[in-house]
Amino acid sequence: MKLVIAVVQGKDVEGLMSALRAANYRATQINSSGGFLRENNVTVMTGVDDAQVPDVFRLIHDNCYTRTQYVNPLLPIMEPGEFYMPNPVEVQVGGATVFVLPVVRYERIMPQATSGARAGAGA
Ligand code: 2BA
Repeated sequence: MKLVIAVVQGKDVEGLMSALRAANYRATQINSSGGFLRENNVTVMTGVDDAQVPDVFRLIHDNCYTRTQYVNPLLPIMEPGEFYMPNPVEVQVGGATVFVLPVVRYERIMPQATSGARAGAGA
């Protein structure tokens, strides 16, 4: 089994999550932000069989798009009286940054609640 972790842009997450759901993959999304742009993005985690990894990559590929963004570079240290007009720098973001990790153990722990626990009793 593998854990596929994909950092995607917020604009793409609904499409990707719908596609994963439609293909019967379980997935979790976590709000995150990039260290460089400091903008919100979304990290999607999905645990799948090894043989399903290429299909998950296909869904990511089909639903996540590259976009151009502009960043203002940090101001240089200036002498008094100097003037600096920053030119925004163009960066290409996405479609997605994807990591594939081996899963040592996967378990869904689903004990049945006792009738007391269901009613919130016990205190
Ligand atoms: P950010 O760190 O906000 O980076 C956004 C985009 O800025 C990057 O797009 C890349 O085009 C550019 N960029 C990032 N670091 C740079 C640098 N040191 N110099 C010049 N340009 C730089 P992507 O490569 O598509 O990455 C999108 C987001 O994926 C990143 O947002 C970050 O949240 C995540 N990511 C990318 N590589 C990662 C890695 N090796 N480990 C963890 N997260 C990563």
